[in-house]
Amino acid sequence: MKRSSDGALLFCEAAVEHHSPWKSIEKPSRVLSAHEHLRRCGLLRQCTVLTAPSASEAELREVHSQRHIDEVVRLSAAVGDDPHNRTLAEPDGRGGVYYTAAADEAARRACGCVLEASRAVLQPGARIRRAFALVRPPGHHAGYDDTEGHRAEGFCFYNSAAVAAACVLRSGLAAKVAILDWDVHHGNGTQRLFYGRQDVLYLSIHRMGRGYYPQTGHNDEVGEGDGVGLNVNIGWPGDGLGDADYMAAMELVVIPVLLSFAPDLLIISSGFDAAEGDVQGRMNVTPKGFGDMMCRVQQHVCCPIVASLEGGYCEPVLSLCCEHVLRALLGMERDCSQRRQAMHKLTEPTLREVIHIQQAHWPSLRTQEERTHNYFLAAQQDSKPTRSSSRVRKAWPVDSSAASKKRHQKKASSSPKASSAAR
Ligand code: OKP
Ligand code: ZN
Repeated sequence: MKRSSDGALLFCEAAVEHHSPWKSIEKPSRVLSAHEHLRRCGLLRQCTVLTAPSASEAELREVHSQRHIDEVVRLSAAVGDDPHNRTLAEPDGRGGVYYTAAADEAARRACGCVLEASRAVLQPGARIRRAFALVRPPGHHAGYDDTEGHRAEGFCFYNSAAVAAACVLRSGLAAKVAILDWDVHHGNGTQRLFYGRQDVLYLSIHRMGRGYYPQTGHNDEVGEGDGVGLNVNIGWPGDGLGDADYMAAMELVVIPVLLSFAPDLLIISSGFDAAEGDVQGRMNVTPKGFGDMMCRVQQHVCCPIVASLEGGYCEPVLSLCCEHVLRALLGMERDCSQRRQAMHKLTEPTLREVIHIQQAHWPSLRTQEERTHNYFLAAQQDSKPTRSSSRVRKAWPVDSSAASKKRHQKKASSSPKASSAAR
């Protein structure tokens, strides 16, 4: 089933015409440099490389209001006519979402890639059941948006993962779709779009906290109506979490829930801004850590998988993350065992809270309480030895025995300042 010769589909859409005249972290070179890296390390040759047509207006309308689409079209054209009007181009202020003459078309092309990838892996008798869509601009902050004024935000115009999910559901290629979003920002658009829907499960692992964009993604946002229980947020209330923490979230929450839901398609909104070195995320996930998560998911979930790029702004790291995730999708990375690392002090309380909230909806979380207990117990024992590598120290710089004792005395909930200071 998972022979590496089955390969993967790679869709690449750098949308070079869409770039800010004022410098932005969301730029064409993100995708161009990653693509060049994949070529250099020989991975492109192992993939079937495809491009896709732009998503049609009807396809966008599966998730976006006509008003929203018209607004993006109108603003793109307006900026085309007045390209140096910064107030027009950056309606959220400097450094936020920016419009260009090419914004609308660029975002339609990104949607087209994720949609085509999803159709390809779902097509009856498909030989290739995994795909990676290396696309920009990102999409997960874009919602239905039938409100007055501009609602594109966070560099996103149309929600590519959501368009793909909604279209394959509409056409009957899938009856249930899961979207796993490990971009460091909460996918407020995706959550909102499927919040009341029974046929889409949204899981997100993200940084959560006051002042942290986009301010949504609380662990108790579980869905509404028919969609109750089908929204799973894992919001980290601090900086500096790494491989061990993300893997714990996968093992203890994401994978059990995915197994219970049994989707026909898994779309991974694969932003890499939780990677070490990415100043947006201030997290410490390594490129191998992302590959390990991808590998672990594939060991459990047997449905087709489409991973598509969302954020990720430190280009050298972004390239490596793409490499590791693609290797995993190609079946070249079979060993996802990690050297045991100390977990962040926020990991256990966060995951316990999520499990507590979600176990009403997911019996599998209830029945594995003992497993959860043992998981943290083992991790605690493993982190006891005083010798720790520089990597562990970087991820958890307060790991001296004195600080450790303090940790046990008071269940701290403040963010670990020490880890951001270490960068
Ligand atoms: C999009 B994606 C600048 C803050 C910019 C916008 C972040 C958009 C992230 N100081 N905030 O989820 O990676
Ligand atoms: Zn992000």
